[in-house]
Amino acid sequence: MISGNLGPHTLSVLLCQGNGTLREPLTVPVGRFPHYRAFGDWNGDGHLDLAVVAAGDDAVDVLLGDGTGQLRKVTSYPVGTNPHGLEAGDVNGDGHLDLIVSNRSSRDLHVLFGDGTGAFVAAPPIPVGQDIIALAAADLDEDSRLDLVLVSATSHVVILLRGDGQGRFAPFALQKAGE
Ligand SMILES: [Ca+2]
Ligand SMILES: [Ca+2]
Ligand SMILES: [Ca+2]
Repeated sequence: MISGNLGPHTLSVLLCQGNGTLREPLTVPVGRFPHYRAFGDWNGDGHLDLAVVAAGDDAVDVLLGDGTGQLRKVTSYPVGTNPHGLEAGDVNGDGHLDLIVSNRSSRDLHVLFGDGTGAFVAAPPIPVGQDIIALAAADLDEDSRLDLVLVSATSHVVILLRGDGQGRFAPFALQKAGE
C-alpha cells in the first residue's frame, strides 16, 4: 500500500504482515506535491518499482524497490508544466517499460523511454493542444502498439492518440465527452 503525503513531500509505504496487520509505515522523500503514480519493474530485477509525479516540481521521480518495501529515489526527470497524469507501458516495443506523462498547463505529453536499468531518456514533448487531466494507455486498435486516451478538462473532449510502436503518437479521434 502506498500513499502520497502532500504536506511533507514524502511517500509512505504500508506493508501487510502475514497476520493481516500493517507494519509501521516506511517513508521516502520525494518531490513537492506527489500525485499520480505508476508501478512497474523499471530495472528488471524482479522487484516492483515506482514512479510518481511531483506536481510542484514539474517532474517525475523514479524510485527503485528492493523487494522488502524499501524504495530509493534515484532520479527526478523534468517534464512539462503542471503534470496531471502518468502511465507506464512499453511504447517503443523494446521490452523495457516507458513512462508517459500528460501536462495540463503546457498542453503536451512527455515520453520517458526506459533503458531497462532504471534510467529513462526523455523524448521531445508531443504537443496536444488541450489541458489534459487524465491519461490512460491501451492498445485501442489491436495492432499490438500502445495507444493513448486523454481527457481534456475545459473543452470536454476525449482524445485518442494512435501509437506507432516507436514511441510517437498521432491523433486519430476526438470525441465530445459529457459535460
Ligand atoms: Ca525493480
Ligand atoms: Ca520501451
Ligand atoms: Ca494500437
